[in-house]
Amino acid sequence: MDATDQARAAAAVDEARQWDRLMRMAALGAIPGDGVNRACLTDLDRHARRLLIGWAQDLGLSVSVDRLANLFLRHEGTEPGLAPVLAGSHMDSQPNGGRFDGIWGVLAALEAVQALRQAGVATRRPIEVVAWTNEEGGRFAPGCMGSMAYAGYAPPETWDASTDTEGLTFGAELAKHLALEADIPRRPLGVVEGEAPFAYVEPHIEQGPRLEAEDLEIGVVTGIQGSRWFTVEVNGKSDHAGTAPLRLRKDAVQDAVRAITALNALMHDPEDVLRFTVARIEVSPNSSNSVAERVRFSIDFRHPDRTVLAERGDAIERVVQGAMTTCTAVVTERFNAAPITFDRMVRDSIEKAARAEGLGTLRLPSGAFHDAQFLSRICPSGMIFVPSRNGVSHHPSEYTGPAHLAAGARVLAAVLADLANR
Ligand code: HGY
Ligand code: MN
Ligand code: MN
Repeated sequence: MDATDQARAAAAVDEARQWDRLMRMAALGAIPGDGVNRACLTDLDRHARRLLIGWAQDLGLSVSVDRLANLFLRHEGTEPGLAPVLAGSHMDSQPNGGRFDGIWGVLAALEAVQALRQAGVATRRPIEVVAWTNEEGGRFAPGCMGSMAYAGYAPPETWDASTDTEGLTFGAELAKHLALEADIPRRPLGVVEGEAPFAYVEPHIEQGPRLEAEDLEIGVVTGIQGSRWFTVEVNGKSDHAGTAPLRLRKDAVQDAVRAITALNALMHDPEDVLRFTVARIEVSPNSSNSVAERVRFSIDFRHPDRTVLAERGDAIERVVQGAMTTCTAVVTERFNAAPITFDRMVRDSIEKAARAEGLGTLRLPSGAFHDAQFLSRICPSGMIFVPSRNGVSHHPSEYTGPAHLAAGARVLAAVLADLANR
């Protein structure tokens, strides 16, 4: 692969075309403040997938889905039998999300493949644009179900019983979704039923402040910190708020507050490296004059050091039980993604491509988890970050401008021209 082919592929990236596609996707699930709410396996998600499939078919890419509804758009190489290079991200958003998280990575991969084809840059290996199912975990916890199943990290049926706020299960919604996409050819599920890719590259917004603060265009991601998710269910007894004496109550809210306070102490970190979040709390019967009989709350705990993740994460059960005074508690771990370091080959290809484009680069770890965390278990993987305005994400004000997004797609096009010819 000579550098001119990489430069030709990059030069064929079209900033306006990519931005237009992004804004058309942002209209699917638009919420006030320029945000997006497009949960996985919904009609909105299916509408967005059909829009993407239409663009891919116009390019002559072949379309397929696996049994987790991961969506693949394939560009053939000159040696079709070779393991493909995958590039992409996710299309589902947070409920109060932005226009760029996930979906830009999928559209950047489409843009990079289109640029390669228009520049007439041949690749030995096939390239597959991928959209992973349920990366966010907003509707069905945990996140990354599609990529975890693809990478053989957990059996696909692990999450069938996960339910959304309407009581619908992931398994039922997935079956319904696959039936509605029955016209799309099926393919084996990743390494579970097929082959591992040669490499995986995920473009993504940084979702942090560093690139903007240092006025640099491309983040060369070195790795991803570890994440552990838990659900805590506190069970007490409902009672009349006006008559039940406090000394006789089994108040699930009061014991849940004690548990969260005790967990804050467990998770205290003067260096502010550790991330501990309780952001979903469900109370039943959720009536102001009936004592709460049940509280269910989420725990999202993250750290770059696997020893801290193990020690503090394994202490959660003991701390929650120790905080119970009148109620009982059940702690369930939902997600456990170890910290990972990305492969040098992909990282260096990204860095070299960015510098060849005259872009400023910064090596940095990711605080957010991504599908690349699981792909890195089965093939050399890496990520390309572009700046986030004010470092904001998972909020409607999330923003990255068209020029930065086009720079990211140019780097991806050059990296794909490189990796798909190795
Ligand atoms: O939560 C995360 O880190 C990712 O943005 N879903
Ligand atoms: Mn994301
Ligand atoms: Mn996200």
